[in-house]
Amino acid sequence: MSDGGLKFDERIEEKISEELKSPSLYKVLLLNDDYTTMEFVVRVLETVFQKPPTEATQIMLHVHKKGVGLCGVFTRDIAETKIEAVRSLAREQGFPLKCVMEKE
Ligand code: TYC
Repeated sequence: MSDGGLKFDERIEEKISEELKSPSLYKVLLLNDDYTTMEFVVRVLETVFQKPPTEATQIMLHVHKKGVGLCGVFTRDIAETKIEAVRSLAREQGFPLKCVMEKE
């Protein structure tokens, strides 16, 4: 039985609490490489992640020094859309910039 033997009322309760749950969140991370220009990474952080110029530069430098850095935390659909935007911009410019998501 697909409802695990629960009564009708219990199934309703289960459905309601399921719908009340807040959506899972995902970190979007930028990875360092040796070829993407610093200027391009800052532009991506400003345009795709709406970071102000100073913060965009700080994040870029953090990724450059540490290898990885946080761009933001989003629901799955928004994280996927932002990653696709980064990949498409990077591909257009011929940069190997990598952007990934990680469940919080
Ligand atoms: N390391 C790159 C350089 O020296 C700059 C860079 C920073 C690349 C952050 C990717 O996610 C990145 N040009």
